[in-house]
This record gives sequence, structure tokens and C-alpha cells, in this order.
Amino acid sequence: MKIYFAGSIRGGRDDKLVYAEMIQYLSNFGEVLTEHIGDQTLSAIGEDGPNDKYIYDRDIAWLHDADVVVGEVSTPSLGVGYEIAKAEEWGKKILCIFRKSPERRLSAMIGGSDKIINRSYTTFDEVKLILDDFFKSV
Ligand code: 6IA
Repeated sequence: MKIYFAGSIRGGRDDKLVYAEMIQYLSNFGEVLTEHIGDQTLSAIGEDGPNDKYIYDRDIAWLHDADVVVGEVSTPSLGVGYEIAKAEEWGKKILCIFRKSPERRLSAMIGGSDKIINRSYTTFDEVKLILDDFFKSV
């Protein structure tokens, strides 16, 4: 099982810890193609590393190759939204996980799609149950 995990990078790194925890838990179910998203040293404006075209081409190829896409969508990210739209187009099985918050509501373009399984959580124990459930169905 190839898993494409999507999480915000330039959209903001506030949730990087939860990305790392999710990636670690996801590895129980298959190969996570995008482990770098949980890299705690990666900042929203980090300039080191590969250029944008390289990142785009590599990530799109991984996305195309993936069996399932799991997005942590609490921090809004253009890249994550773009990846989810592509994954929809390609008929991938998609799970989006959103942390409940009094300040923020999930974009209607994610929450309103019937091609996405949308779940919300408060604690990481809930995230684990959501992932367990999702992988039982794929
Ligand atoms: O718009 P955003 O940057 O928040 O988009 C985040 C999404 O796009 C993630 O789900 C990634 O799959 C993808 N993405 C965006 N930037 C990168 C990136 N930057 N590396 C890998 N995937 C990316 C450079 C990091 C590198 C220096 C290690």
C-alpha cells in the first residue's frame, strides 16, 4: 500500500508535530511516500533544497503512484488543496482529517466534496481510530 500524506509546508508549519505523529502511525499500514512533510527542521520559507519544478514533478509522480491519499487539512495550504483535487480527478481514495477549532472551519471545497472522506478530531487518539477505520475500508 502506497500512502501519499499531504500536509502544509509553505501554508505554515504550525501542525508539523501532528504531521510527524501521523506519518509514524501511517507506516503501520504501508509505505508513506512523503515522510519529509513531518521533518521538524523544515520551515514554511526554507530556501535550501530542491527547486520548485523538481518538487512539483516528484510530488505529482508520487501522487499518481499512490493507492491512497491522507491529508491533514487543519492548516490551509494551496499545495494540499491542489494535491487533493488531482487525487480526486485520478479516482484515488482520499481521507482528510481536520482538527476541530473554534477559530477555523474547513474549506467548503474539501468539506463539501463527496469524493473525500472527511473526519474531524480533537485528540491524537481520535486520529488513530480514524486511520484504523479508513484502512479497514481500503
Ligand atoms: O503550498 P504548500 O507548500 O503548503 O503545499 C504543501 C504540499 O505540497 C505538501 O503536501 C507536499 O506534498 C507538497 N510540497 C510543497 N512544498 C514541498 C517541498 N518543499 N517538498 C516536498 N513537498 C512539497 C521543499 C522541502 C525540501 C527543502 C525538503
